[in-house]
Amino acid sequence: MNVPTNKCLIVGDISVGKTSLTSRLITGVSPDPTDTIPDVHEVHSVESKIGERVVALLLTDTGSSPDSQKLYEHAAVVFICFAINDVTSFDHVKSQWLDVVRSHTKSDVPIFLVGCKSDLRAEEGHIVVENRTARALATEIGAINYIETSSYTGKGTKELIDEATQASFPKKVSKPLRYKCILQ
Ligand SMILES: Nc1nc2c(ncn2[C@@H]2O[C@H](COP(=O)(O)OP(=O)(O)OP(=O)(O)O)[C@@H](O)[C@H]2O)c(=O)[nH]1
Ligand SMILES: [Mg+2]
Repeated sequence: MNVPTNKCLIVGDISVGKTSLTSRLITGVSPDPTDTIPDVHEVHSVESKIGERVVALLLTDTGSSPDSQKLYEHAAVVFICFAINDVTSFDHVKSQWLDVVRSHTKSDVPIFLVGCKSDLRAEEGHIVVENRTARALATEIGAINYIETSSYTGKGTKELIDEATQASFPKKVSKPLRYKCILQ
């Protein structure tokens, strides 16, 4: 059976956790921090359901400077990632990544702002981007949502896949409209 599949592009600064997030979304388990994490444009598909309909997102991980137009082609949803303990990566969402994404994709492509490494909130000594600050940025840039994730604990990862799947697949109109609209 052919599963309808939409491309999901994952971008963000170097080392914010894009590959670890991709791995977590695919395998459902925490990536081993001692593993060599490949910096390649790997694609993997993750299935989920919208009602009874099985659909999939083709997760497209990127390196820290994905400038090839080809990479962005057919993206149906984009995750712009930053690490919550890396303020510079947060600043770059607006000053760099938003322009890159907007200039390479269709203007109505849904964007999710993704805060990676949320487990570090619990650790002292980390300068962290506050949740409300990130939410404000998500609203400002017209993102569908701000979702905080941890590849280590799994926090937010199911929510992210579910919402991204919903956002990237147009709703099916199950019944034809019964009434005509009469303008007076
Ligand atoms: N605490 C914590 N560390 C993480 C998490 N995700 C990734 N890391 C660590 O952050 C570092 C970078 O992770 P990657 O997944 O390689 O980040 P990346 O964005 O793919 O990096 P580049 O491809 O080089 O741009 C690694 O040391 C990971 O172990 C997380 O959820 N929590
Ligand atoms: Mg990577």
